Amino acid sequence: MSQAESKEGLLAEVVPAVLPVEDFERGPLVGILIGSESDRDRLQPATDELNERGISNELNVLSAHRNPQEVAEYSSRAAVRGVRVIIAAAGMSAALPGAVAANTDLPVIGVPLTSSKTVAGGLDAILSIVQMPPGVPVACVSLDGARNAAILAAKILAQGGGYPDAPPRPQVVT
Ligand code: RP5
Repeated sequence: MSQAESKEGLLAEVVPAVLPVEDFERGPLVGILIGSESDRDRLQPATDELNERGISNELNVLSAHRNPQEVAEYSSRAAVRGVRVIIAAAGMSAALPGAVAANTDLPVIGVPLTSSKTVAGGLDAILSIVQMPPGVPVACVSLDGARNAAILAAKILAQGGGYPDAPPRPQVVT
């Protein structure tokens, strides 16, 4: 079985052939996934940035290694729910962004995270996200770069017609 055939088989399993009408266009524009509850605080800047810009978003905790079926299901259904960009953040062996990208055609932004168990200053997560195989791209922002991920998501969304810019930031007087 070819790679494409096996992917189609997987998608057929997790996406019902006929979706209930109410499932269409009900989701937020940006879906944020984190690999663990312990990642939540590091992603708060992404949620804050999206909220400041008035971009609808949701955050779910799903691990590529601990909840592989749920990750596949979420990713493969995201587009029909109206999600347009997925931000996926994880630490250590950060397979989450890649696992999401394997199951959706939506753009996926990976955020490598430090954690209490990080080695090599976070290089473990960076390489796990950057070194995707040909054909399955994931954009990668800086280590703990949650806010940048949100800004990049806003720029991607802006290609499709435009969304409100962030409100002006307060001037710093020195
Ligand atoms: C990764 O392992 C998570 O994204 C987290 O950064 C790290 C540690 O997870 P916990 O053991 O704290 O749940 O999968």
